[in-house]
Amino acid sequence: MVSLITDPRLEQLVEQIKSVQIQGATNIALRSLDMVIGLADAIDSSQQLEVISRRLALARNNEPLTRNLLSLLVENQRIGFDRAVLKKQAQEYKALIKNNKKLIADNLANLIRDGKVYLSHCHSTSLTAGLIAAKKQGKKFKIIQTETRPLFQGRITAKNLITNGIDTTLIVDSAAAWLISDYDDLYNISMVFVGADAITTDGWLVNKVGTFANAASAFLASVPVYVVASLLKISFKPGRQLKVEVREEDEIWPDKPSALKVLNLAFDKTPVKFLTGFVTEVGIIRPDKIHARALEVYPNLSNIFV
Ligand code: RUB
Repeated sequence: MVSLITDPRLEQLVEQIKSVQIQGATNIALRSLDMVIGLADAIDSSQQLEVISRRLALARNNEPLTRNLLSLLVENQRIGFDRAVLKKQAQEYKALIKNNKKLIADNLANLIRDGKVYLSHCHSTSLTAGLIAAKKQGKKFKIIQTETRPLFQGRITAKNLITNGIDTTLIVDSAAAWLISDYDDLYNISMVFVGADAITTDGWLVNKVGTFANAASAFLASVPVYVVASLLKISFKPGRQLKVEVREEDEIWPDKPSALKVLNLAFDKTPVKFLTGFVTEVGIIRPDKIHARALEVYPNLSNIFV
């Protein structure tokens, strides 16, 4: 019988992730690794590590970055529990995430051109880092940013962009598909940028709800759609099999009429045909090559938390 670690810090973090106080795949993964490092001195066995990792990995539904990295930590400890190695590897994975983010940002910045307008959805730290990198290179461009109902993560992005001097305009989510289309005459959107929570084995994208509609509109108008994400977000299921997170009704309408049902989809799934490419740590990759490339770059990747 594995003795359980009931540490209030673990419970608090799981709650913060579930309630989206800590959000975005990268932030969730970094905080989860920090928690493993913080609890390492109280962990006595690989089984205990697995119990803790499972709590963190399953706090939200569609987070393969956290799942993949915690899986690697657990797998590495199965041959014999070694606390020092655990801490060192967790630190290395944090450094890997941060270094990847820098590489991704530089690759995205190279796509940005002077005088162009781009649409960005939700709050992706990788995407934001790329836009800031482009600005630091001296590029002059505009961002149309969705507000991202119901929790308004787009406002986090918008604040971050204006703090870095990027010309940013906020829109309601339902305006995005129209602005991307050929039919509006307000903006000529050159590209749509989104982050990723999960990339499926067949190259579909799981990301904040609204991504599908934006990508579909872009596809109709032949506007390129780039997913800004690390290959470490590869999930081990094809797109059609992956279930997206459904959240509490209250997030949408706290005092709704009691007979009314509310469907609060947190994410949606964008099929490969709407996507132009993935901006990753190893460059821009075509959606149909993403799985093979992920396994080439990270051959040991596994997800034991399915
Ligand atoms: C956030 C979201 C982000 C991805 C990528 O959704 O969809 O686009 O997580 O973020 P939520 P990053 O707010 O529900 O977590 O690039 O920072 O990993």
